[in-house]
Amino acid sequence: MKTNSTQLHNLRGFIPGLEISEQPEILESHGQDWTRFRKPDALAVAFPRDSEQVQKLAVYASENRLALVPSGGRTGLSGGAVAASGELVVSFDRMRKILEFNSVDRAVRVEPGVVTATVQSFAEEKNLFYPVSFASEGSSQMGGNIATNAGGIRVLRYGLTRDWVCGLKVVTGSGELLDCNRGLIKNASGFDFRHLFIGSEGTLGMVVEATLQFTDPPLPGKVLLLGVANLDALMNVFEVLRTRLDLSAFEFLTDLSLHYVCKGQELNPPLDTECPIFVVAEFDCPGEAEEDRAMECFGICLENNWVLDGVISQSEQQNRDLWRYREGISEAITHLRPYKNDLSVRISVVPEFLRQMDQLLKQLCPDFDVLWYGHIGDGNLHMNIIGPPELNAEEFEKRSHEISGQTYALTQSLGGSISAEHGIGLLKQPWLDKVRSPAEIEFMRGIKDIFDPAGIMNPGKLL
Ligand code: 2HG
Ligand code: ZN
Repeated sequence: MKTNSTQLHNLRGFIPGLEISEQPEILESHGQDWTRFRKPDALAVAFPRDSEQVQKLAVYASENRLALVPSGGRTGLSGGAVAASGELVVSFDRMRKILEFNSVDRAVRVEPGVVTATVQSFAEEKNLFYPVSFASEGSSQMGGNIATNAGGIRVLRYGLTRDWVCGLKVVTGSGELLDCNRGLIKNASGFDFRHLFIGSEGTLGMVVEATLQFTDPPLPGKVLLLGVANLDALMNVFEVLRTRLDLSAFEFLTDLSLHYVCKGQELNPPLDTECPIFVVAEFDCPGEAEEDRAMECFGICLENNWVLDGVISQSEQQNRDLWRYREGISEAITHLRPYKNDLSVRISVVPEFLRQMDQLLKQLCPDFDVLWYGHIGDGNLHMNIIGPPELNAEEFEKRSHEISGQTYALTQSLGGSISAEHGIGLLKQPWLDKVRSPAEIEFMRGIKDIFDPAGIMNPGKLL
C-alpha cells in the first residue's frame, strides 16, 4: 500500500509542474464547503492550470485508486465538495480565464474557476445578460454551478444553469476529454452527455471548460414586498401577479425567517403590519403603465384580504434593500449552524405540503425554530432548523436526521424532491431512495461505472 507521501511524490513525478499544496490552512479551507458538518481531512489540494493537467490527474488517480474531490467556490450546502476521508481535492482556482466571446453567438467560453458574478458582469459589459443568479454568486464558480445545476431566484423566468450551457468540456474519471455539444443550439446526433454531467455533482468527471449562452438584458425592474394573510392566499397572490405582470422572481419567507434576517442583518421590519408570510417579487417595470398594473394587483389582493400590507420599490437602491429581506436570510443564520433542507414540490402542492409539514414539525420538534423561505414561484422551499442553545451538536444532528426521515417520507408521498437545487452530496445521500426508484439508482450506478470505472470521482457523494 502506498503511503500518502509516496502518492504525492509519484503524482508530482507524473505531472511535473502541477501545483500541489499540503499547507494545513489550505487543506482546511479547500477540504470543505459551506455545510461545515464534517471535519475536513484532505490528502492535499491540487491546482491544475489547464485541461491537460486535469486529464493527467484523472489518469493517475484511476490507475492508483486515488479518490478525487472536485472543488469550486465551495459554497455548496450538501457536502458535495467535502474531502473528509483523505481524498485529493482538485481546485479550479487557477483556471479562471474567460477564453472567448462571440457576439453573433452571444456566447462566452470560460474556464471552470470563473466566478458567477464575473460572468454576469462580463455579460453586462457586452450589453447582454447571464440570468442565473443566487446569493452566493460572488464566490461560487461556474464549474460548481454546472456540477450542481445551480438554480436561484430567477428560475421562474430563466430556468436553471442547465438551460444556459451550450457547450461543455469534461474530463471523465478515466481521463477522457469529451467536448460535448460545442456551443451548438441544435444538435440532434444522439445522447447529449452534456446533460448527464450537469448536476452529476462531480461523480462522473470534472468540468474543464463551458460555453455559456447570454440573453437580452431584462427591462428595468421593481420589487414588491407584500405581507400575506395565509398559505392559500399566497398562491392567489402568485396567480394575480403572474397573470398581470412580467414576473422575474416570486420568493417567500415566513415571519420567523423575517425575525432572524432582521436581527442578523440589522434591518428594520419592512412593514408596520404583522403578517405570517411575506413575498418578495420582482417584475419588469419600464414605465408608468406597468407600475399602475402592479398597483392594480395590490388592490385586488387587498380587497380579497390575501395581502395585509405591502411596499413597492422606487429606486435601484430600494430594489436591493428589499431583496436583502430574502437574500440575507441564509447568511444571517449561518452562525447558528442550522440544519438545512432544500425541498421541492409542484407549485400547486406547496400549501398542502407546508400545512402537513407544520403538523409534523409541531409533533417532532416543538422546541426548535423552523425557518421556511425560498423560491415559491418554482416550488422550491428551504427549511432551516435551529435547535435550542442548550442542545449539543451531536444530539441536534441526531434529531435533525429523524426530522429529515419523516420530512422526506412526506415529500415523497406528495411527489416532491429532497433536493431541489443544492444537490444530494454527502448530506442527503442516505435518502436518495426517497426520490429515485431502485431501477433509477441502478442505472445511475451503471452510468457512473462507464465514465468512472475506477470509482475515483467524488466517492460517497450522491450515489
Ligand atoms: C437561498 O435560496 C439559498 O437563499 C440558500 O439557496 C438556502 O440557506 C438555505 O437553506
Ligand atoms: Zn435557494
